[in-house]
Amino acid sequence: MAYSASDRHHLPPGTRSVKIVVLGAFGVGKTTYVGTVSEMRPLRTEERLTRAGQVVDDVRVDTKTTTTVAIDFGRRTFGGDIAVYLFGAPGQPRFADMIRSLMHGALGGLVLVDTRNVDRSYESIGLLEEADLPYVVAVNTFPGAPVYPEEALREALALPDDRPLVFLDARTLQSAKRALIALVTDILHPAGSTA
Ligand SMILES: Nc1nc2c(ncn2[C@@H]2O[C@H](COP(=O)(O)OP(=O)(O)O)[C@@H](O)[C@H]2O)c(=O)[nH]1
Ligand SMILES: [Mg+2]
Repeated sequence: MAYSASDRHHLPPGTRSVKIVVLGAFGVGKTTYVGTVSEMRPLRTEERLTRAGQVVDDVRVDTKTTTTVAIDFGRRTFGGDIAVYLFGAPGQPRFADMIRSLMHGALGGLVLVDTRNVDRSYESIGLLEEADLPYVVAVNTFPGAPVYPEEALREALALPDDRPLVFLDARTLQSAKRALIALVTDILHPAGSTA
């Protein structure tokens, strides 16, 4: 199909697709995050998932796994030629198999953390480690939540040194975008690589 600049739902040829998963415990801000960062109207759990089919095919996801489950879906393009597709998943342990399916074809993950419940992030980090996917931990700062220095958080999360940790407000585009840029940069130029 020919690209038309007036059609914001189609991307120019040559655009690189990057699928990422947004993980974290219930209530940590995943839906908010995907909504803030997405340049298209985000697709939410309560909406019909059939519209996702076209876009999902672009990133070669098995659509069968996504029709019956609850996800948030959004897209953000950078520099005109990198399209990041965000798939927000529920974080509860009982959804681990669904998250594993959602991770197929993903190039990385963003783990949202609420400092009031740091231990509820282990599951998400564990799934990304298991899948050997690069990931960034993003602390979503809620009012009244404890503030810890980065080193203490890294220790509490047992976060490897090469994994970026950022702080954000999931409701604010600038800070939400920074976390995504940190992840895309890490995916395209892994720490320690000479590329
Ligand atoms: N203060 C504050 N509230 C937030 C932030 N992110 C999300 N929330 C609120 O926290 C609640 C849960 O967020 P939601 O995105 O639904 O979490 P999810 O379960 O991970 O998808 C909602 O009421 C949001 O408005 C944030 O960065 N700061
Ligand atoms: Mg949600």
